[in-house]
Amino acid sequence: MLKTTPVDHTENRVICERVIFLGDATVGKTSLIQSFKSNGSSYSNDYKMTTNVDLTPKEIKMSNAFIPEMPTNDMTVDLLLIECPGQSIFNQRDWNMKVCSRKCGAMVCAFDISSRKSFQNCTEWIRAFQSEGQKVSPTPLDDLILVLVGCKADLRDETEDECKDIRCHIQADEARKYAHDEFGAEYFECSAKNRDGVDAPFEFIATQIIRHHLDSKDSKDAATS
Ligand SMILES: Nc1nc2c(ncn2[C@@H]2O[C@H](COP(=O)(O)OP(=O)(O)OP(=O)(O)O)[C@@H](O)[C@H]2O)c(=O)[nH]1
Ligand SMILES: [Mg+2]
Repeated sequence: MLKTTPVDHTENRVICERVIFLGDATVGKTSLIQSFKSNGSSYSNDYKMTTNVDLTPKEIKMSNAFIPEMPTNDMTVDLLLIECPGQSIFNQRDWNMKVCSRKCGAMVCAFDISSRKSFQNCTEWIRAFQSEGQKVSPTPLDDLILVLVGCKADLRDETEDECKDIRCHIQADEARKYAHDEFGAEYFECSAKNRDGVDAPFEFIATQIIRHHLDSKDSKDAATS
C-alpha cells in the first residue's frame, strides 16, 4: 500500500501519491501517460485500447525553484498513474471508481480538443468520481487535486483552415473557464504527438502534493508544540 515516507528532515523526501486518469475512449490518456513516462520518446499513431485499469509508476523530482517554501533543494514525488479504460465495454464505471478512488490524491480528466462530445462528457466523469470518492476516499474532496487536460492540441492547428465553425473544437479559454467555474480545477493543454505541454500537468500535480504535504506537516507540528 502506498504511504507517505518521511526521511530525515534535511534530506530529500519521497512522497507517494496515486493519480487517477478518466475520460472518454481515444481522447489520449495512454499517450499522455506514456509520453510523460518515457520523457517524450514513446508515441504511437496506432490505437491500442486500454481494456483494464492500467498502472504506471513514475517518479518526478521537484526543485525549490518551483516551490520556494521547500525545506530542501529538491523533493521527489512517486506518482502511481492509474488509467481507467474509456471504452464503456471495459469500463465497469462503478467498480472502477470504487477501487480507484481509494487514496487518490489527484484526478485528471482528459478530453480531445477536437471532440466536443468528449469535452461535455467530462462533467459526467468528474461527478461520478466525486460521488464515489465521497463514499470511499480518505482524501477530503476539498484536498483532491483536480486537473482538466485537453489532449491532441496539434489538431487545432490542422483543422483551423477547414473547420470554420468554431464549435468544432474546444478553445483553451472555454475549457479553462469550465474547469475553473465548475470544479475549481486547473486546465492544461498538450499534444503527446508533438510532445508539447506534456510535463506541465504532472509538474502542477507534484507541486500541489508537496504543498499539501508541507501544510499538513506544519499543522501537525503546530499541534504538538
Ligand atoms: N493527433 C494526435 N493524436 C493523438 C494524440 N494523443 C493520442 N493520439 C491518438 O489518439 C488515439 C487514442 O489514443 P490513446 O492514448 O490510446 O487514447 P485513450 O484515451 O487511452 O483511449 P482508451 O484507452 O480507449 O480509453 C491513438 O491513435 C493515438 O495515436 C495527440 O496528441 N495528437
Ligand atoms: Mg488508454
